[in-house]
Amino acid sequence: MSYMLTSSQRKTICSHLGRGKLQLLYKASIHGFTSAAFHQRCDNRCPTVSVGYNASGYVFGGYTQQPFCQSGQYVHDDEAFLFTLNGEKLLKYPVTTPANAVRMMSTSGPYFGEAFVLVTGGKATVLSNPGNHYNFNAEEMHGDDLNLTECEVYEVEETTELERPWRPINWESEKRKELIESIRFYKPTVSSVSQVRVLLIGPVGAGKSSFFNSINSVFKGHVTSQAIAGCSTTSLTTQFRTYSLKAGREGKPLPIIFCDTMGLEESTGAGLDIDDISSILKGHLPDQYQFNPSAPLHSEAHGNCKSPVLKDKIHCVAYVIDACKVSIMPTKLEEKLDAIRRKINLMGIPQLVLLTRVDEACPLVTEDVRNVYKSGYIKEKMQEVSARLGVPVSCVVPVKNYSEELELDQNCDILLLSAVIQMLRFADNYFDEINDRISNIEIKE
Ligand SMILES: Nc1nc2c(ncn2[C@@H]2O[C@H](COP(=O)(O)OP(=O)(O)OP(=O)(O)O)[C@@H](O)[C@H]2O)c(=O)[nH]1
Ligand SMILES: [Mg+2]
Repeated sequence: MSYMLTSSQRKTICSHLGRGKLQLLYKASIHGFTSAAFHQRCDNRCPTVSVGYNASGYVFGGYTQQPFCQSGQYVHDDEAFLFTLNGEKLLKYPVTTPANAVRMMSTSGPYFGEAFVLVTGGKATVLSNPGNHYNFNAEEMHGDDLNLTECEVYEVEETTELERPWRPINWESEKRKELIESIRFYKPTVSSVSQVRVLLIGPVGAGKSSFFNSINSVFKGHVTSQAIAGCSTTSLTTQFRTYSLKAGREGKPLPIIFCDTMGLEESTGAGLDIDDISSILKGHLPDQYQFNPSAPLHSEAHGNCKSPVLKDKIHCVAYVIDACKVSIMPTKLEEKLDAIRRKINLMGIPQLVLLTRVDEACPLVTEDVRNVYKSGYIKEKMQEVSARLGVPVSCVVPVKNYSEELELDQNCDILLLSAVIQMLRFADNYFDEINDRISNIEIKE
C-alpha cells in the first residue's frame, strides 16, 4: 500500500504537529470508499490525520487527537484542525467550538464538526459547510471540487529517542576499515566453497537490488547502480541475477555473491514463485534466468544446473523488508513468507532480515543514521518484523541503502557492512553444520 502524501508533505504535517511520523491506516481506493471500511480500519486509533484528494489537485483534510468510534456523539478536542496543503505549505483552520470538534458517525468517514466530512453516504464525496465549528474558505481548501479521487487516514505515531543505543555501534572510520578488511579476508570453513551465496528475497520495491548496489558501492568507493532499482508496482527485477563483487576497480573478487530475485507479490501466480525459490536454494537456477510466475522452473527443465554442488547452493537467506511497510504487510504476503521460511528451515539454511528504508521510517534516522539504535520506533519495527516473520530480533539488521546520493557516507557504510558481516557469520554456522556432518560420517566409517 503506497502513500499518496509525498514524504515532504508528511514531514510538513509532522512538523506542524511537533512530533511523530505518519502510518497509513486506511486507503479508500484499496479498502473502499465506505464508512464501514473506514471504521473497520480506523476505530480506536488516534491521533489521526485524514486526507482527501480531488481531481483538481487539492490535498486537504483534518486532524484529531481523539480516537474514532461510532457513538453518534460529538467529541471534545481543542487540538483539532482542518487543513489544506499548498505544495508543501500547510494552511490550518483550527476548531472554533472544541466541544463539537469531531462527530463519531457510523454512516460516514471522518466527520469534523458539522463543517467537513470525508466519504459521505457511502460515496467518494466531501460534505463541506464552512462555519459550523470550523471556519475555512471552501475555494481555498478544496477548490469547491467535492468529488474525491482518494481518501487516506494516517495515524500519528510517536518517535521516542532512547537514552542509549540498544545495540552499541562504533561509528569511527577505523571501524569501517576493519569491517571492510574482515569481509575481504573472510574464508568459508568448507574448502570446496570460496564464495558465500546470499539470497535476497522480499516484497516488490523493498530494496533488494539497492542493497546489492549499496554494498557494491562501498567496495567500489563511490555510489554505483549496476542492478536496476527503482519504483514500480510490479517487480523491476525480472531475472535471477548472481552478483559478484570486487574490492576496487581491479581488485580481487570478494568472498560473497548476492543472488537478486524478483519481488514477492501477495496474489498467487504473480511475483517470485515458491517453486523457483526451491530451485534457487538447491542451486538449480542459472544466472540471468528469466522468472515466469506462471511457469516456474522444474528441475529437469532446459538450461538449469543439473547436479549442483555445495558452492552453487544458497548458504544464507536475507529477507529484505521495508521498515515503512512492516505494519501494513498484507496477510497473503505474510502467508507466502511463512511458507518460504518453513521450506528454508527444513533445509537448515540460516536466515536473517534486512530492514531497509530506516531513514524514511523514522525522522530521527533521517536526521542522522547513527540514531538507528536510539530510535524507539525502529526498535518497535524490528520487534514487529521479528514476530511477523518468526525470526528472533537478533537476526534483524537495519540498513539504509544508497538511493539518491552520489557520495558515500561513512555511517551508512558501517551499517551496510555490519549487515554483510552478520550474513557471513550466519553462513559460517551453516558450514559448521556441514563440517560436523562430514566428521560424523568419517567417525562412523
Ligand atoms: N530512502 C531509501 N530508499 C530506498 C532504500 N532502499 C531502497 N530504496 C529505494 O526504493 C526503491 C526500490 O528499490 P529496489 O532496490 O529497486 O527494490 P527491489 O526490492 O529490488 O524491487 P523489485 O526488484 O522491483 O522487486 C528505489 O527507488 C530505491 O532507491 C533505503 O534504504 N532508503
Ligand atoms: Mg530488484
